[in-house]
Amino acid sequence: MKKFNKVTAALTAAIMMMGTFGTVAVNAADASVENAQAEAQLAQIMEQAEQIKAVQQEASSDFVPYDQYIKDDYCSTPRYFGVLANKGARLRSASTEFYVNANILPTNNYSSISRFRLGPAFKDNSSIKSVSVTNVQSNVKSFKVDLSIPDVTVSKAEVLFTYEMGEIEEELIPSEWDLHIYTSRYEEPSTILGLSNGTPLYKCVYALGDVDRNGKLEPMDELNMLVYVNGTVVSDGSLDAAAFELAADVNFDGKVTVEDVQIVNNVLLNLGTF
Ligand SMILES: [Ca+2]
Ligand SMILES: [Ca+2]
Repeated sequence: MKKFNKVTAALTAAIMMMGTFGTVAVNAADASVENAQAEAQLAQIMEQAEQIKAVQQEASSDFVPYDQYIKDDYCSTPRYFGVLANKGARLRSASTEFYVNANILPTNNYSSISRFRLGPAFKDNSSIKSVSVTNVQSNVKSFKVDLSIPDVTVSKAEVLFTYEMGEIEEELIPSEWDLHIYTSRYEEPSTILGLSNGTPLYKCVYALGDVDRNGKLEPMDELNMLVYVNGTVVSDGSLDAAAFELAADVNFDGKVTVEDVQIVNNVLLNLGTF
């Protein structure tokens, strides 16, 4: 388990804000002890400080690394996997392969190109040209994805594309860990997929909204998204950050905003779905 640097950084900013509030509170108290307006302001500031303190304490949970998922838990939201390119990777027109066990897919339309979505950094100047499927063994398919990508060296970890697996029936898949097995060339979750030019790519299985990858969609996920959205520190550009942003962008517009937080909030309250 390791901490997700982005959120830790945001919490550092929150702690700094607490320090600012503390100074203001003292000044306000000194300036107008008998002033009811100032007292009300002081109470409000102290309340805000307590809220930030609560966020700091609650949101500093450990995050499961991008290439793992809590083995024994199950998240009921739609599943995807994202193919991530690390900082420094050189991408060119190329193809990549991965495996899918058709037993765990809820549809026989698994090979449709519509199930693929290019990442925000590539969607305007790249394309998925074709997807071909071959049988490796019964119900285990090998997908070959041909991509048209500009010759570019990525400056931070980016999402190359995602593949929509859908809402897999619980009885068909006993754990998230198995998603890794069924979408990998090997059995370890850290399996590296390779472009035909030799650039390693990394796979991240995720469920919408489950930003800490603990296998459950919980208020803690929403809280961590809220901290992220309100953070003053930009993404640290790591693969973990890319995976967080994948799971958090629940409306697929390529950004993590308060709209995504609101959607997760509605799902948690049973007022909406992904
Ligand atoms: Ca979670
Ligand atoms: Ca979004």
